[in-house]
Amino acid sequence: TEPSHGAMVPTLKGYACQRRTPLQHHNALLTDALLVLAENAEFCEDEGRSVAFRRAGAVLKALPQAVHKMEDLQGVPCLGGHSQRVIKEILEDGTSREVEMVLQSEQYQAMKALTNIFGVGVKTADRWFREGLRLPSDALNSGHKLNHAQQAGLQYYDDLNTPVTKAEADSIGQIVEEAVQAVLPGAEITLTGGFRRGKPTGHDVDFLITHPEEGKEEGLMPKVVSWLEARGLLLYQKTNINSYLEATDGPARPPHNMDRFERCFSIFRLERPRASPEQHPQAVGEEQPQERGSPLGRRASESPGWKAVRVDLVVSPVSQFAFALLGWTGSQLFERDLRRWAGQEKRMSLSSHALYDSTQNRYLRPCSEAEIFALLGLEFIPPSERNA
Ligand code: DGT
Ligand code: MG
Repeated sequence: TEPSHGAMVPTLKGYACQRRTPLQHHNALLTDALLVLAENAEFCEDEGRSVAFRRAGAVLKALPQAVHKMEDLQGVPCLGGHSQRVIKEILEDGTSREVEMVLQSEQYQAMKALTNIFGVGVKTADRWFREGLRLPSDALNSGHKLNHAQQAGLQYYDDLNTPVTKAEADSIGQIVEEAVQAVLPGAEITLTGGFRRGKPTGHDVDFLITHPEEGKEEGLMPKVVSWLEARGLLLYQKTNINSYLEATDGPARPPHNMDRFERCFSIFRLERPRASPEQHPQAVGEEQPQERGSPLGRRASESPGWKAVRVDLVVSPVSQFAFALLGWTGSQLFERDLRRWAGQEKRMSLSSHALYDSTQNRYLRPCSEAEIFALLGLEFIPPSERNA
């Protein structure tokens, strides 16, 4: 007989890739709190704890209703003791003391501000914090040697920490489309990342580029970048070449987390739509020099006619397109659980390039996302329900 679960959720599965997770859900108070603890664990370089809190948050996003009492969570997987204590406290008192303490802590606040600089990861931020840095402006004034990414990250800090809208993503899409068609007619671009999952805003815009004829896509990225640079559309770019090689004896172990596609991390200079004179009399016809403004703390009134936007461009051979699309659509936890499912439940190895079956000792060759789910023995989950 079936075990008796809470009335609310008879069958939530343990892997995020087995569940439907819509964008809008009913437990934001709880998931926001767990996210703070996940971030804090990440800042302390405790990845295990961070993932545990993220998993707990993700499972709450898949619940069809708001949680009101602990009994509502009977039978719900992925909730460790620590997460349950936090949830219980919030359900009873409205807040969690631990979460409030983290939010107030100097370390969390500084790590948050410093890792919000493009080009600064947890390791760098942690070193800077221990050296006494607290704010992004401290990184400028401290005499630290900054790499090009970090310099750009500081210069455009405010813009890069303002969410990118779908309308802005679409404008960037038109520019990328024009650039790609100009240098390789017939190439195809696809919006991936959070926007493909239906998010209304994002921290960046992610595109996947391919060409229906295998091999035609080789060397495409430098040409696209040159086209964009010649038109003054890039404020920053760093291009990595494709380094993926399929080994006949299966993927390298342990599998690399970073993929090997030709990839460009960039910052676009996106023209703002012209405001009508009645709305912003001072904004029209005001040409701003590119190096204007102080690197930090530009006020809204100084807002120029353009915005700095983070854009990731990835080029995939068409033979790997389905994997790249699945791998770049996210969410990050959905991706992590797909790979974990493949390895632990199916003895397969999934990456953004390939699917290897360790039982048969061969690569499988699906041509679509749907075929990949099928080969993994999973029900197909559309992008809009991958918001774990
Ligand atoms: P956001 O923050 O609004 O941009 O949200 P997302 O979901 O677009 O997150 P993002 O842009 O960091 O990454 C998009 C997806 O692409 C993410 O879910 C996982 C994947 N991804 C990001 N970076 C890498 C990478 O270096 N290698 C691989 N294989 N996948 C990546
Ligand atoms: Mg993104």
